[in-house]
Amino acid sequence: MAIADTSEITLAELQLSGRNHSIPLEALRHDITPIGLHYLLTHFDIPEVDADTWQLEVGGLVEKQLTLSLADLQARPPLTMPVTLECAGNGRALIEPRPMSQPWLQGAVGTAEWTGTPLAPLLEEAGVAAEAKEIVFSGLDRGIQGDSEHAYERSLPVAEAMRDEILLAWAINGQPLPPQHGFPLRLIVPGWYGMTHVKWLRSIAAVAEAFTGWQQDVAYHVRESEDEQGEPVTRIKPRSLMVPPGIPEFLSRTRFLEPGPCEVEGRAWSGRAPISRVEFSDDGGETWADAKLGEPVGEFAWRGWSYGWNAAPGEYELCCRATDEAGSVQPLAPEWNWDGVCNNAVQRVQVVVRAAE
Ligand SMILES: Nc1nc2c(c(=O)[nH]1)N[C@H]1C(S)=C(S)[C@@H](COP(=O)(O)O)O[C@H]1N2
Ligand SMILES: [Mo]
Repeated sequence: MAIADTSEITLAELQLSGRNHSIPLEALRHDITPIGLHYLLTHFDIPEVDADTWQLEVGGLVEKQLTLSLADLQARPPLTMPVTLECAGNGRALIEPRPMSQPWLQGAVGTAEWTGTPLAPLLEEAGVAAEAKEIVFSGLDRGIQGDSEHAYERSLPVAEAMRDEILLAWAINGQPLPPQHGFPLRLIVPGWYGMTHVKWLRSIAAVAEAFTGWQQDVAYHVRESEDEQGEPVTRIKPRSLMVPPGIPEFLSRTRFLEPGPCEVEGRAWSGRAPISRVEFSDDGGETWADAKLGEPVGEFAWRGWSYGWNAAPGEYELCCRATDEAGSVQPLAPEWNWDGVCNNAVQRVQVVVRAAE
């Protein structure tokens, strides 16, 4: 990763943002994000997979190595769960100077209903050895990043991998995974940032040492410089987003609306603790008022919120901010780090309320 030497988006970033799209903010209206509107992040190429010959290997430090077909996995007890996924790089393009990578604004999020089978019973069947420290999840996709050629791989501590809610998923919103979301099988780790949810799973292996693959050991750290190890990125920090009210101007996305009562709605989530509060501001974050919270869509999914705003003619900067039960609250300004990760600063939406005719 490098830092942009100009504030202008480069063609390399544009190329990435065409491949990896965010959720259109108006799609935050749906409890469950329709397939195709869910955000997407693929580091390398989407692999071509033949489901008939595809197999999952479960091995490493286990008593009994397992080889499973998709049919074998689908014969196991299924579980369906709504889970909010968010990319750790969400908000990166709003950090100055901007780290060079996928230039997300704030829409790298979505909530889908994932169906699969829990991972823990499978690991128990394989018999993870006592000396195993981590479980490594390997994808079929391969590429070069940071001068290192590697397959996309991530690990979890054994205790984390054994949590009940962790799934090997073959379906999204009741449909087989589409190629871009990890067909035929992906990992779902509710509460953790997106990079943990390995797509196109090929193998799962128990290992005795902390895994040092590039996407684990080098990428996804909060650090001040490239030379520093930093703190690994794990669970999602609280964030809220609003559906921008009114109608947009095509290029700037500035919103235009008529004066009067306006129900502003949005979503809030955290992977660390349940959301306890969402606030709304119409003056760029100078003053705040409590929004009304809706029911969470699930234990690991976002909850809706709304605020009855009385829109008087004028120009506004609308903001929202979430707090979770751990007491963590969204900051007003981004906190800079080298990778441009975990920027959960509040959203700002420019609005013009026209004078009544
Ligand atoms: N095999 C593989 N898994 C992957 C990735 C990848 O590039 N390859 N990207 C990760 C990242 S960074 C994110 S944010 C999520 C995105 O999941 P989605 O594209 O289904 O929304 O997948 C994760 N799993
Ligand atoms: Mo990501």
